[in-house]
Amino acid sequence: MNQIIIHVDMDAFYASVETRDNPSLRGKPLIIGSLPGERGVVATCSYEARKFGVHSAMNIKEAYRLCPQGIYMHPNFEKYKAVSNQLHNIWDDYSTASETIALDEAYLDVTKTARTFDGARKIALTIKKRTLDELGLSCSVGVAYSKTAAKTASEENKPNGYFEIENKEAFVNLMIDRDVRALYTVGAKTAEKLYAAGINTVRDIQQNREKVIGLLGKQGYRLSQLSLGIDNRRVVPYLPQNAKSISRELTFQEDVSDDELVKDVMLLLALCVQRRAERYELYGKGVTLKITYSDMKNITRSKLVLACENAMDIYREAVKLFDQTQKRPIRLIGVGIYNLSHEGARQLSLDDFLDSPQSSSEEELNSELNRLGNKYHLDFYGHLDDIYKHETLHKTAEYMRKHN
Ligand code: DCP
Ligand code: MG
Repeated sequence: MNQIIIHVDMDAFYASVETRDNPSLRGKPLIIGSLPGERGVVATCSYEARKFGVHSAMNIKEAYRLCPQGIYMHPNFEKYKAVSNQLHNIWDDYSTASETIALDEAYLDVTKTARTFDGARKIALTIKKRTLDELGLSCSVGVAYSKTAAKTASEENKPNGYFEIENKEAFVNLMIDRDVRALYTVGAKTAEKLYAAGINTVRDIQQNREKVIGLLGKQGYRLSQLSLGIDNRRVVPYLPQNAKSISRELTFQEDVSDDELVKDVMLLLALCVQRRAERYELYGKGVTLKITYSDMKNITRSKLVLACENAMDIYREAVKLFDQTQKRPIRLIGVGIYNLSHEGARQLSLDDFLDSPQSSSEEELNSELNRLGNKYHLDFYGHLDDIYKHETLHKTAEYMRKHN
């Protein structure tokens, strides 16, 4: 069946939310991410800042060099998440399925709700209007016959854009003379391979499909199909239980060589992971550890376990993995769970129906938190509800690093 798909993407999302809430920022180069002098990167920036060459994922040092007059702010994820929920409430009014790509971006299947392309255009413009009227934010929207085309369309006239690509022919017409990078699945590395083989444009892909497949295998096949406008992927609603993993990580402002401090921070990360898992009633049957060393070398380690019932289980397994790694200065530490399921390891026992004492894991967790509280002179109990917030987690970890 032919599909009609809308792709919505908010404009300079984090920056737009901050500007909306503080009009004195309007028209200024605003950079959300780290502050100058800190370690870290740009999450996003206003379009005014983009004129200076600043962009997402850029090192903050480089951003500051390009735009010293910019206003720099930390992100407030809680706020963006709340706005994202409001966006979904609008989007879900018009689609039978919505697939979340990021906090600010989704594919909406409007095949049945719109029926015709005209209908889809009305929906798209209504979404734009409501987003502006109700939330004070602007977005770019694409309407098309496929996911790729819809995403391409929403980028076409960014910011505050609207564009439609009704069919394969229109997509091919639009793209044929563009650089291969215009196919948004082509990243820098893939592009290099294609250029090296003399394939520079979408037309080159179309005319050398066998070669592209030979060069890139499965991805090459997808690109050769895309060069003909073919993309039959469906909109798949996001369900937390389909998520492959849950993880949290943290970059220290200065490299850390003290293993005990790293492990203490791992407990906080485990708490954050557990909290997410609990919200969806998920249990992890595998634990992962991620480390970035001071020289930017990355490692990940993972291990299957029976099932993690609480943060202490995650923490313990992660520490075992950690103890098997090299001892070098650490820049980033991450803890996660994977192999998620709705069933824990433990069956309900008679104890669960009696007024039984806390499980030993819970007791252990409490005593660990007590230990951390004493060691760093921090009241973890008072702030446990907050520790899950990105800002608080980072502040707490930094406090621990400095008071170690
Ligand atoms: N983001 C991030 N790190 C990145 C990319 C994005 O933290 N490397 C965050 C900040 C963005 C949000 O995700 O505001 C949405 O990402 P987009 O790529 O959609 O970027 P923007 O919405 O900021 O800008 P655009 O107008 O280009 O969509
Ligand atoms: Mg965006």
